[in-house]
Amino acid sequence: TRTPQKSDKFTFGLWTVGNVGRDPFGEPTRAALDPTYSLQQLAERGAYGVSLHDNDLVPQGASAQERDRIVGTFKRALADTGLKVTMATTNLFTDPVFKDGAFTSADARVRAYALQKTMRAMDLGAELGAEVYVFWGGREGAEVDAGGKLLDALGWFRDALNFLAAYSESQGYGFRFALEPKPNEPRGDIFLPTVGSALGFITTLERPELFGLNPEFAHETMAGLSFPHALAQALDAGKLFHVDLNDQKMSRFDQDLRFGAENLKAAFFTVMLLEESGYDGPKHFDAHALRTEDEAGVWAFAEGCMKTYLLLKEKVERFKEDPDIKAALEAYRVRDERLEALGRFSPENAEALKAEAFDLPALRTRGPGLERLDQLTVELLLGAR
Ligand code: GLT
Ligand code: MN
Ligand code: MN
Ligand code: MN
Repeated sequence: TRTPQKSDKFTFGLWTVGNVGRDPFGEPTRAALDPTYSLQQLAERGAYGVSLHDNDLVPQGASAQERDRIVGTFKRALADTGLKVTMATTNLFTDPVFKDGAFTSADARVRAYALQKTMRAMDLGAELGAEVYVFWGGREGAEVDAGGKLLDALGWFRDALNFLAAYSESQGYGFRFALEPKPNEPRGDIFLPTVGSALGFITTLERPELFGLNPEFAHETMAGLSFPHALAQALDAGKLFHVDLNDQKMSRFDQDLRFGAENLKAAFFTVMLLEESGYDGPKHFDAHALRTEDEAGVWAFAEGCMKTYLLLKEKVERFKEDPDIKAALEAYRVRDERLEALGRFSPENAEALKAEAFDLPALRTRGPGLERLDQLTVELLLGAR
């Protein structure tokens, strides 16, 4: 495989390579990385850019002067490395103030503070040139429903998103907003748990055209759902504004594994969808090195995400060229132009379709050849074709 290039548009969250290996049972296993250092390391490896939360760059509670100094240094590092900031977001989960939600807190003071923090983070994102703004509602959820806020919470969430979209437009930021669903963790139940839920919610917003999805491979997998299917639905709706690539075992804690580490076939079909759909946003890795690793493991993780993507992209090309796979695909899809034409509604077509005599015994007994097609796919992925 070739090495990653800027034109591949691979991006990483500052928090991903910067992950220090903390988990609910144990302290950090690695030192924090300076964001400028991460930029240099990622640029050397062919990445296109980074994404960030406000507090990945500017520590919580920094003075205005300190903020400007940090942002100035970071902007110089962006210019030196040629990396872009492609996506920005708000940390609305670390500070204990958000323990029972940010935009959906039952406390109006917390909701107002969440708006303030997000507007400031949007100012930062716009200053750094980000075009997509992500909302991952990690703390927007509940462990108990006794508070009785289920319907209120959705209304508060909607009010906040409407407010922030209006703020972005009033400032001329031009952000496209991407909602990132997750079923659980850190909350017992997170609101808008899946891609389908978020797509439904967007239609209730004041400016639905400004909102799309940032689906994450691991999050749909945690819900026991298929990531390629979720991705396809976001694409079909014209709502794939961004994507979080990683991996995950089903029914586990949030693992954020290296892309392709676990579900290779689903990763293959993910790459196929991204490459063939005309999606041209960043291929964003939201994962981190295993807690066992030192800094060398961090860069092995980052290189691995990009290399696996590129290898799978080569496999997608081979899949399309392989004569046996081509033949199997052609046999799978049965065309019938007369019947397909009848599927376009007119009163005459409806009558004709009602009168049609189908050879049901033949349709029932036909084998579509999916066993062989899937085996051919496995052989291709194993390098045997
Ligand atoms: C957090 C979460 C991710 C989200 C990020 C955006 S931060 O690490 O696990 O899935 O994409 O806030
Ligand atoms: Mn994510
Ligand atoms: Mn995750
Ligand atoms: Mn995550």
